[in-house]
Amino acid sequence: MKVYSGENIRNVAILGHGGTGKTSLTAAMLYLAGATPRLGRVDDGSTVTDWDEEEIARKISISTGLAYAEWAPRGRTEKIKVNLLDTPGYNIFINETKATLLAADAGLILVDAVAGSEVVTEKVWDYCTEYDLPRAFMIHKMDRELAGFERATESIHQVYGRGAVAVQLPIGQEKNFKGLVNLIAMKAYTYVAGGEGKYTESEIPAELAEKAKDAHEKLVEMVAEGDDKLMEEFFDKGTLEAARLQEGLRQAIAAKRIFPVLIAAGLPNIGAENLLNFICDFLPSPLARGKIIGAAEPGGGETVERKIADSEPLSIYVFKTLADPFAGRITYFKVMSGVLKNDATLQNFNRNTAERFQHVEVRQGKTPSAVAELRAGDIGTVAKLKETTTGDTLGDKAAPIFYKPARIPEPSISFAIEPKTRADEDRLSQALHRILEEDLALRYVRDAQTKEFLLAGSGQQHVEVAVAKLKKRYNVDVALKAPKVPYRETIRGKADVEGRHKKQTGGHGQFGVCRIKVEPLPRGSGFEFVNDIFGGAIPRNWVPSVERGIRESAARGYLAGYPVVDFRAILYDGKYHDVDSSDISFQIAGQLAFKAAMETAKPALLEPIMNVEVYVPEQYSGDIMGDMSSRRGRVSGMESRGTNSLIKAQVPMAEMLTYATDLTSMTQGRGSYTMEFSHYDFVPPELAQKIIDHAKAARAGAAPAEE
Ligand SMILES: Nc1nc2c(ncn2[C@@H]2O[C@H](COP(=O)(O)OP(=O)(O)O)[C@@H](O)[C@H]2O)c(=O)[nH]1
Ligand SMILES: [Mg+2]
Repeated sequence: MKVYSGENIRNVAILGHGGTGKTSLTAAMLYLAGATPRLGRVDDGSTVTDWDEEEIARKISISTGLAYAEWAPRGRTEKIKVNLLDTPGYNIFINETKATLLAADAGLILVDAVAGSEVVTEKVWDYCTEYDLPRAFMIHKMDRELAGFERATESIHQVYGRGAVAVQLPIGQEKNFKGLVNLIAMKAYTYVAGGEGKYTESEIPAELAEKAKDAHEKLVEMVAEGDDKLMEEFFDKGTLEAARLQEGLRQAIAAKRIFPVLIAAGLPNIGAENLLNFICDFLPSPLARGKIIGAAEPGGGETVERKIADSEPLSIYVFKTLADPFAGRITYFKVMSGVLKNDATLQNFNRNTAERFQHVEVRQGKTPSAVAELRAGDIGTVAKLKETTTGDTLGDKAAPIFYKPARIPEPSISFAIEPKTRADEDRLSQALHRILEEDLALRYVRDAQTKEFLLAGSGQQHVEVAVAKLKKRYNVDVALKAPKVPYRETIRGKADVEGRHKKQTGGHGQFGVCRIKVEPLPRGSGFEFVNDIFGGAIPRNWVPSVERGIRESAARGYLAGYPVVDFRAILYDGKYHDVDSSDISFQIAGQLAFKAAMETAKPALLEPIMNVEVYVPEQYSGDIMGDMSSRRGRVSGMESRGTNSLIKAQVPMAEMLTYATDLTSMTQGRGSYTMEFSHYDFVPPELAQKIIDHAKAARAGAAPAEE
């Protein structure tokens, strides 16, 4: 594999709502660039970037696929390496998109030519804003029945503003979609039917001439607007010279002032060649940003600046990990600065270990090929690193830096999973560990009280995919039980109590007394322990025993078996005995003190509240808002999105467990939504009582009382 320099690299994330054709359009580009002998199709599982067996079976992208097109843009002989990140677009897999977007230097946002902007379209736009990425729009599937260029453009303008400017116009639409007019060069490109992706260039057809002229002027004006010199030329001559228009557009895109709008249809392979040329000519190379900001310490600390250049010390950021049952762990990274040579040894700054990069590779989906080195800005993979995980920074030991990983919200739904046999149970935790390593949005805990295995993710299908992987990759069979809401417990008041443990059995006795105060902490603080013992009322080595006793009891819960959080325990006094006191005596004293404290500190139940955004055709918006109220939700706003409405609300998770199917039936499948954890809030009293009673009954039924 050839080595590319940063200026000849483009890192483009293909983004958009699920089903807008990202994987198909990626396949079309790869086919044109000669990376595949045939045009890959989602429907027969033959695309490069949906290669995982779950993706092929479900016909959707679940994780980000990496591939590259080596492409010499029109009029040039030197090839550009276009690294393509084909991301998932369904809301439940969107955290993967967010995490992997950190490797991109530009986003191509696909918008369905029929549906226009959708809920995930806005989500990925927001991610691009968060990461400060230049972006372009692609009105895609122009060949679909009811495709409407004007309507889709209108919906883009309405949501993303007038910076979204057409750089292409369609020639025909729906089944007559044949090609496009390039509004920069003012030429027409008609694609030959049959999926080969070949076009013929010609003058703009007479019936489109007027429209193209208007659109061209609009583009020129937008480009000129941001630059005094260009504005002057535009006023003088009424237009811009071709080279200056191109340079102006390039700069306006890099400056995030213009978001060019393109068109294509990946399935019949129309427009992909223009797209590749556009990416090479107008989207920025990874070097364009000049420098990147990191931190001096893992969690933050002072900022460290690094130039994006080969001459700088090596640093790489890990944006994805894949757990391949055969090849082992595969690490996806971007070279942020310096040059990574094959067989180099790098320092993992986060874990303070050395890692050997024995086989540095680039990838077409699942197929790797060796490369001698990767330069600043390029993307690659390496197998068999020992400890590195997603979010880590590695590099030249002498020049440490930490790049900030993506912020992934807490899971939205949690299921109990039950191993089918004893053998399954034995293998479960190791297999799950691997799956969690590649999916940052999954969480796995063993419930301290019920001993159940809980697997939490972004939605039912997300957890189902994890369960399917367990079975297929690791032969671990588990049953998925009903979804569970991760309630929490907390206190609303203070308490000052004593925990006294005294037991005399034969020889040695047990003795330990502790006095603690408890008080509530703000939401999200967890548990805090303060040692306020003076004068050795409890010897120093047994203070941690008290803490452990409190911590373990808090994890088991008080009201209904959910972890007690957001409180502080202050240990301020106690008693001990020279012979009878021990670690265990003080643990038990801590447990007893915790129980006593909960009795008076006004314990209460907390429930997770979710941020929900729903996109529905206008006529359903009333129903959707009414339905939100019946779910104890608070609607915080409704905005118009062309013929759609965007409704924002905060709703308790407990009321959203079946929303995916409910929304489908309320809107005949035309609504979509995203949901993200927001915060914990108190459960209303009547409901809290039900949950507590239910937990009591379950405990009574499941485990007969001990002693
Ligand atoms: N009519 C039409 N269908 C398309 C086009 N591109 C993709 N599709 C179909 O749309 C569905 C979703 O495509 P896919 O590439 O998986 O979308 P993604 O979820 O955005 O990656 C598949 O059934 C494709 O065959 C297109 O340009 N025109
Ligand atoms: Mg896809």
